[in-house]
Amino acid sequence: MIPAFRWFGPADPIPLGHIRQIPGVRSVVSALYDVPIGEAWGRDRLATLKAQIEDAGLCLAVVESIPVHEDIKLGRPTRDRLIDRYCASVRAMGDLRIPVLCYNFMPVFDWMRTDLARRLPDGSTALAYDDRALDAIDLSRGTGELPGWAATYTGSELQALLAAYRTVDAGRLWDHLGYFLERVVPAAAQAGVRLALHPDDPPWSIFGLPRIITDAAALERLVKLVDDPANGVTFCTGSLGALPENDLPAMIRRLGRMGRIHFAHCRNVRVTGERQFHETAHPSAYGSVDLFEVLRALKDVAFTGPMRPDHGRMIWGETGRPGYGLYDRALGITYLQGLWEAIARSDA
Ligand code: DNO
Repeated sequence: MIPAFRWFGPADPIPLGHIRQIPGVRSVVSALYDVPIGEAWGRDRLATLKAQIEDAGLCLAVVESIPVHEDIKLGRPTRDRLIDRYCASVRAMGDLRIPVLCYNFMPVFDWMRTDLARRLPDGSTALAYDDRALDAIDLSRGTGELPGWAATYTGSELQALLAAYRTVDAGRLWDHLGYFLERVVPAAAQAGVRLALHPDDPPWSIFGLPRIITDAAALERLVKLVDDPANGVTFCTGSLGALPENDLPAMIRRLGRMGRIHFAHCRNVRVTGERQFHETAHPSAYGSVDLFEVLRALKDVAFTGPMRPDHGRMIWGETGRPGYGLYDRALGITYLQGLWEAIARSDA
């Protein structure tokens, strides 16, 4: 396991120098945030990001994410050209020996919450989700109204996109994912890059849009779509853990033995009702995810990839990007390393 930490590039209020001071962390997860979706990432731009991270005494271990253009998910004719560009970005990663790419295949929206600052009993705040609150969100004014979303789409753009998805059900979305992977996996394998698909967060349909990467059956179907070691997953305990029926350690054992877990996002959530949860501090006692059992399963399958703490709470008066403050995530990765050390040493 390689402890890693997400950094949102030069615009991140958290400097690389602070990340360098977190015990055990030398690996950074980052991306080029200003390349428009659908354009190929230039090798030089990526080389500059990598050099900047290395100048701080760290290394760029994972790209999270290269977003997948909606036309690819919708299966539109323009997808071939867009997939070619995606492959070019993957090759740029390979040239620079950046080994893992985390990406997702969620229609229109990435992760979704209905409250970015739910107050917990200890006075900290955390991200929360409630399906009933989601129902109350009015999308007619675009994404500007959504918690955590900048105005990515205007009202009419969003309505057009949602209308286009009316003909794309889960079955067709799987077909489009297969089409994408049949082309991108060979390019990644050749470039020495491992693809790590992030599960849908939350792992169910929202706003009537299909979401398919939600459970054990889906993750296994995904890795078999193109049966190549380069076609793997990001095992995100917070996303998958929002569905109580997901047996996370069992899923890790199966996928891990297949050699398809290329990246781990470890965090905790407390499930408080049907399609309702809030995020918590990382330790097992605070939420519904047993991180001890999760890490033990990862240890059992000899997981050697990068692992990052995921969303943290806002604590000690910190302000910043929701879920991505420094303090609670630093506590999180320290806890995860403590669990890992204890498991490894007691095994030995
Ligand atoms: C949220 C993240 C996700 C993740 C993407 C990967 O904080 O875990 O936004 O980066 O889904 O493509």
